[in-house]
Amino acid sequence: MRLILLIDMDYFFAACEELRDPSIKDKPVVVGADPKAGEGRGVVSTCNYIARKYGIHSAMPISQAYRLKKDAVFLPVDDKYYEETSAKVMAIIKRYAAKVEQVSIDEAFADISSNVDGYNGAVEYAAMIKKSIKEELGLPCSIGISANKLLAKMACTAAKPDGIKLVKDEDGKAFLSQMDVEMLYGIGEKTAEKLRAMGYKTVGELAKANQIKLIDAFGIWGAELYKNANGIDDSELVDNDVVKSIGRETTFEKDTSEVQAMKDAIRKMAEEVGKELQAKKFAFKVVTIKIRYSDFSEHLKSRSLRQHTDKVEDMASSAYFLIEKYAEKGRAVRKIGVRVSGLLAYKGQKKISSFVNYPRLKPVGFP
Ligand code: TTP
Ligand code: MG
Ligand code: MG
Repeated sequence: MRLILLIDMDYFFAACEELRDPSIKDKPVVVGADPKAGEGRGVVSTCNYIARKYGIHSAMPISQAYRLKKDAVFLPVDDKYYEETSAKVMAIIKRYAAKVEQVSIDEAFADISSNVDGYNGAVEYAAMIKKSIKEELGLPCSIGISANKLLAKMACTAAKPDGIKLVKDEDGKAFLSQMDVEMLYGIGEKTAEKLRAMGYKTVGELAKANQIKLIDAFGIWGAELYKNANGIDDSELVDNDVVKSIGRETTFEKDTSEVQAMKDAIRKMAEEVGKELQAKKFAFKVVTIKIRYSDFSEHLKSRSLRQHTDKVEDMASSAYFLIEKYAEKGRAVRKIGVRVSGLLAYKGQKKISSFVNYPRLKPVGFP
């Protein structure tokens, strides 16, 4: 049995703000666009739990938040500071687990199967991680524990705020059954609407669905949905701390859902990565893209080539392929990155082409 944790920081941006100015701690704190006395455009990034009592939440128009609580503390988004704090959180988590997959600025999966024995050990271990984050950084988090990523994530949501929750594998199905379909990890608003139209309102109803019908409606993903509704998730953690890799990231000036804009950014970065590769005399075999959406959730997708190469062209075309395949249509993207790994040093050889056999280069195995 695997033991997986999902650690998610509580009201992260607002908690970071409270950390550097404790005087706002007992007040409602809203981080996001400038409310401009109710005329402001843009949205709430997040708010602390005091502000949530007034009905304020992430993605709500800032003008509406202002109407709900005019005298709340409104603060702008300070990406850089949250990134730095996030890195500190991740460093602590990595001390406790060999395999960590960061999935957003404030959350990560940790596979602790080799660190502890059984669920009781996992609960104690989670408490230790939570305590370290609190003591070393002064920040609260919540932790979900289960035998797979899906249930760990759902358990964490149920644990919030400032809690730890264990959902045993065998209890997963019952744990999910009463929830609305849109509560299920990975189901967005549009999918939820489609599912409701098909007659599935709760996860329990979806768990009893006819699989063929789901595959008809959603393609191969339909089979995944069915499994997930039943609490099943075989997916492995994607370790984003690949030791030997070279990459670049770009934050868009304005969030964009234009595929062309993403490709242009990738092209530029691929050329820079290519230069670094050539300077260091490395060839690569794996191309990974990172997409960070405007809600700060992140997707990593990789493509493996049949052979090592150092060509910018191979990097860019693989990255384009991944973007076309995985970037969710119409969803605003904040940041994009490209990274190559599976590096091979070819020092002493003049060119990579004299080192590997080029023409047979072909991508294999899409995740
Ligand atoms: P979340 O973990 O979803 O939310 P949270 O940490 O603020 O609150 P909690 O986990 O306790 O429910 O998101 C992490 C950060 O990402 C959040 O602090 C701000 C940012 N964010 C946005 O900017 N816009 C959004 O719509 C969401 C959901 C998050
Ligand atoms: Mg959070
Ligand atoms: Mg989060």
